[in-house]
Amino acid sequence: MYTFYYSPGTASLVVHAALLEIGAPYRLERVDFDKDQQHSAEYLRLNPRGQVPTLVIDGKPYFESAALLMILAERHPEAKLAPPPGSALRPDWYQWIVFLTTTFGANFRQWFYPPDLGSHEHPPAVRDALRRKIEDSWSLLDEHLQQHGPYMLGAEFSAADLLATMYMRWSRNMPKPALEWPALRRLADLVRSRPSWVRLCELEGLTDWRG
Ligand SMILES: N[C@@H](CCC(=O)N[C@@H](CS)C(=O)NCC(=O)O)C(=O)O
Repeated sequence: MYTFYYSPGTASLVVHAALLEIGAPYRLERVDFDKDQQHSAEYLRLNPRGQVPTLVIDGKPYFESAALLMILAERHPEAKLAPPPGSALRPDWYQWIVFLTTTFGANFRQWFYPPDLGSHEHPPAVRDALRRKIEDSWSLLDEHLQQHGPYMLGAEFSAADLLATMYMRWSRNMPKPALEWPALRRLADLVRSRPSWVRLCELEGLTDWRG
């Protein structure tokens, strides 16, 4: 039994979706950001960064959403969250998981958390630079999907698609949301129609961007 610490719609979303894809039992623990529970002494013992997600596996807490996807994919090969180790597409899967988390994960963190860069609100130049970085990454991804889609790895769904779709959701209020790129929209529609995503929205109470 896993224990999963989350906050609706945040970086925990992709791990929650993966848990639902797997179908393994897990206990949900909501971390209330309004009460700043992520910075409580009790939570910081689980996750010293004061962030979600945290997944407790066999009594030991782990953090970082992309790492949690890798761990879950390895522990539950039958869920096919990743191509099998040693297969031709396994390196592609690592590449895209790391690309997604180091581009979108890092850039969105700065986009949504100006205090990380030392200000209450981003100066226009910083905001514009972050927006351009995010849009450039969408263009790269869209081109990849146009040539090799519809999923990140081609014909087969994997956890990389869940990760890409979480970040697409985060762009929904940006000047140019990800769904304006055609191959990205096609991928988002495929993922949003999966039972795991539908259930995820119910469990986390997400009412918008449901496709
Ligand atoms: N790189 C981390 C980022 C986690 C992260 O930034 N989580 C945010 C929500 S999206 C959080 O917990 N924010 C609360 C805070 O920083 O106080 C991951 O992918 O797990």
